[in-house]
Amino acid sequence: MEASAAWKMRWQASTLPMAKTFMEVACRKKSLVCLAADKYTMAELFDLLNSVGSSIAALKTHVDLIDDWSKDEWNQFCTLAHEMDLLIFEDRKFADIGKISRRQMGGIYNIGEWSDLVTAHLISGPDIVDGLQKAWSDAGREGGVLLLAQMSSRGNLLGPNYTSTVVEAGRVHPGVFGFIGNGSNANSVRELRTMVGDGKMIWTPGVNLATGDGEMGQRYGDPYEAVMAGSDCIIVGSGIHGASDPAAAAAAYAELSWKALLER
Ligand code: S5P
Repeated sequence: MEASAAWKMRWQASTLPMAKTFMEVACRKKSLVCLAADKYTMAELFDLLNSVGSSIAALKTHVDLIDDWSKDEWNQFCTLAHEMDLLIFEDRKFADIGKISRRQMGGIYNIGEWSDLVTAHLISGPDIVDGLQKAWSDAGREGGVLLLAQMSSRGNLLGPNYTSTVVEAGRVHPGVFGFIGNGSNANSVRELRTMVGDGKMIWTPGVNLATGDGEMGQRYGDPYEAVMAGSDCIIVGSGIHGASDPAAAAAAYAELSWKALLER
């Protein structure tokens, strides 16, 4: 199916090449699933990606979780992700001033060299987005920033005023790919979509077919409802890697997310 037909207004209103790339990948894979690959060894990461890669559209990493990280193996892992037609999203949640965030894209992990997307908090002001964009252009690459507009964890401090301030600044910034919304609550996602309009993506963690409370304050809502409420990508971790059959679970999340997009 053509991306313009599946995504309708979102495709037409989007000005970012990276967002169009994601929408096209999602159409090729028939999946709006971003895997939260929260594993702690390289071997586990390779196993997980090999078993679920065909059902997902993006791969979310926490590069600093890995006990046996090495540059060579990480490069191989990123190559595998690209062969599987995936965007690579490092969920680093940058929050420092612009010039430091730019440098934090370098260092040992060199995030700017292999990430297509990263997360950032706007708490330090809008220059963080420019700093992160500078790092990608230093590396001769393009990337997009997902701003944390809401969070899924209980007791978080991203209240309605903070959310609207982030959206106001982010929706007009060309370096912003979109926003992280609270997938555990469909009403929150709906409100966020109203604020954001069609020009930017909303990606939602805190979704699981088993809704309710997760580990250490995580909350889960229904993934189908999240897409119907305006989420463009469901970020699923435990729902896939914690399942007894991760490949089957990933396929199930893919199918329901794609169905919801077409119905929406
Ligand atoms: O508000 C948030 C934002 C993010 S990016 N809540 C989240 O849970 N996340 C991330 O989504 C978190 O870092 C983790 O990698 C993933 C959720 O994993 P799950 O196992 O709970 O599905």
